[in-house]
Amino acid sequence: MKPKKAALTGLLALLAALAAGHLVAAFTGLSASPYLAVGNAAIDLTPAWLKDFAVTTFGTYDKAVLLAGMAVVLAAVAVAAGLVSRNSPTPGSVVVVALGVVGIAAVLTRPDVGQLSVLAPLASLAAGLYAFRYLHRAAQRDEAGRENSSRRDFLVTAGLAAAAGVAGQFLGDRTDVEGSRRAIGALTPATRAPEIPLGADFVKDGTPSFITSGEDFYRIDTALSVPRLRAEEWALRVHGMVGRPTVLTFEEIRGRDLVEETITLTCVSNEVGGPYVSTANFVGIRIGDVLREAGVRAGADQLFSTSDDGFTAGSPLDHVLERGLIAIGMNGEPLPAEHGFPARLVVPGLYGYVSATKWVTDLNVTTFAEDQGYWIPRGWATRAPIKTMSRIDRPKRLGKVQGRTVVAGTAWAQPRGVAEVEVRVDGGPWQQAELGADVSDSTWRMWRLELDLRPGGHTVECRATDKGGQTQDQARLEPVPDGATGWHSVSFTVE
Ligand SMILES: Nc1nc2c(c(=O)[nH]1)N[C@H]1C(S)=C(S)[C@@H](COP(=O)(O)O)O[C@H]1N2
Ligand SMILES: [Mo]
Repeated sequence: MKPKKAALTGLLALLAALAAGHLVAAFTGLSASPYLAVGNAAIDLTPAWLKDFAVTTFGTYDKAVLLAGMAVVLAAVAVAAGLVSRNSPTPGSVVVVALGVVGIAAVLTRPDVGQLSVLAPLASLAAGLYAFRYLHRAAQRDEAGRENSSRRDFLVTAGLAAAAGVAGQFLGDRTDVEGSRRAIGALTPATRAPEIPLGADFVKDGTPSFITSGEDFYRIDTALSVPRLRAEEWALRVHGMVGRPTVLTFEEIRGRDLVEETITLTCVSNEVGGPYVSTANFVGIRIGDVLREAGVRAGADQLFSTSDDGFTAGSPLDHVLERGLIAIGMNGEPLPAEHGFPARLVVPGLYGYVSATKWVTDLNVTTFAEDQGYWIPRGWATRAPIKTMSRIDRPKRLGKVQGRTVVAGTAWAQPRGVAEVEVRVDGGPWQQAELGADVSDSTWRMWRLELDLRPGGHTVECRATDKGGQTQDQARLEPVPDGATGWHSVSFTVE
C-alpha cells in the first residue's frame, strides 16, 4: 500500500473513533467522551511542575494547548499505525485496540461519569477498529489494481466522522443550563453588600474596575468541559462529623435570607504581577449557619468540599465557619456556568484551591488527618491563607509614558485588608500612594501615585502593608507551594 494511503487509513480510523465516542457520550455525559476523558485524566496525572509550567506559559489557554497537543500526538500515533500496516492490518489493529483501552481506562477513572459512560469509549474502539479494517481492505483492493474506489470510502468515512463529531458536540451541550439560570432570574439578597463608593477604583489611571464582570473574571479549574448542571436537579449533601447530616436543594438555599458580600478571589498560581485575581458581589448563605444547624462534632478541623467533576478542596473549619459562603449568585445574577453554577464556595482570605469549590455537591466535615484536597498530593500546601500582595497595572511593562507619570495598581490582603501601599522609583525612597476608598477587608484596594520623572528609562516597584502591620515580603518566591511573594516591578520609558 502507498505510504500516503496507509497514513490516511490510520488518521481516518482515529477520526471515526473519536467522533463515535463523542456522539455516544452526548447521551451518557460529555465528560465520557474519550478525547475529553483522556485529557482530564492527563490533567489529573500531570506532575505539579509540568502543570505549573503550563499555567505560567499558557495561562488560561492551558486547556486549549493540552487538547491541541493531544491531537498532535494522537495524529502521529495514527499515522504510524497506518504506516506499519502497509502489508497487513494486524499491527494497526493492535494500536487501535491499545488506544481504545487507554480511552476506556480514562473514562472509568473519571469521577463524574455514570455506569453507562463506558459505552462511549467502547463505541470509539468499535468504530476505530471497523473503520481501520474497512479502509485498509478498500485500499488494498485498489492496490491490487481491480478498481479505484477507495477514494470514495475515505471521503465517506471522513464525512461521517465529522458529522458524528459535530452532532455529539451539539447534543452533548443540550443540558439547558441557560434555561435553568433564566428560570432563577435575578437574585435579591436580604442583606445587600454596601454600594461600591466612587473613588474605589482608578480605571482612568489604568486599574481594573472594582467589580469584575462575569466575563472578565479570571477562570481557573481542572475541567476540560465545563460541568453542565441544572439547579432543579442539583443538591448539596452536608455530612461527616455532624450530628444531623442534611441535604440542601437549590430552592431551600434560595428560600433562606440571602446575604451579599463583595469578595476578591485570588489564585495561588498567580505570579507576582499576574492576572488571577478578581472581585465580585457574591450572593449566598453562610456556610457557618448550615454547619451550626448540622451540629459540628468536637475534633473536626477541615471542611472537605467536592465538586460534581470530582475536584476537592480542604479548608480550615474555623476560618470557614467565620467567613465562608455557599454562593449561588454573582453580581446580581445566578453564577455563570464557568464560575460554578448552580453553587460554589467562596471563602475570603483563602486561595481558591483550598476553598472556592465550583459546582459543589458535597460538604464533608472531617479532619486534615483524614482527607486531602485535590492539589495537596500534587505538591501544594495544605493551608494557604492569602499573602499580602500588590500589583502595578500602569505603566505597562516596557511601556512609554508621555507627560506626567501616573503609577496605578491594585493591592490585596484578604481578610486582613490593605492599610498602605508604597511606591519607589529607581530604588529611591518609598512614597505613599493614594488609596482608593476602603470597601472591605475581604476585597482588593486600588491605588495611584503621580510622579514627576525626567525623560528616560525608569523602574517602579510597589509594596503593600496589611492592616495587621505586615508589609509584603520582598523575597521572590514562586507560587508553589503556598503562593508567590516579592515586589512587583515595572520598567518603562518617559518620553
Ligand atoms: N470544581 C472546581 N472548583 C474549583 C477549581 C477546580 O479546578 N474545580 N479550581 C479552584 C481554583 S484553583 C481557583 S483559583 C478558583 C477560581 O475560581 P474562578 O474560576 O471562578 O475564578 O476556583 C477553585 N474551584
Ligand atoms: Mo487557583
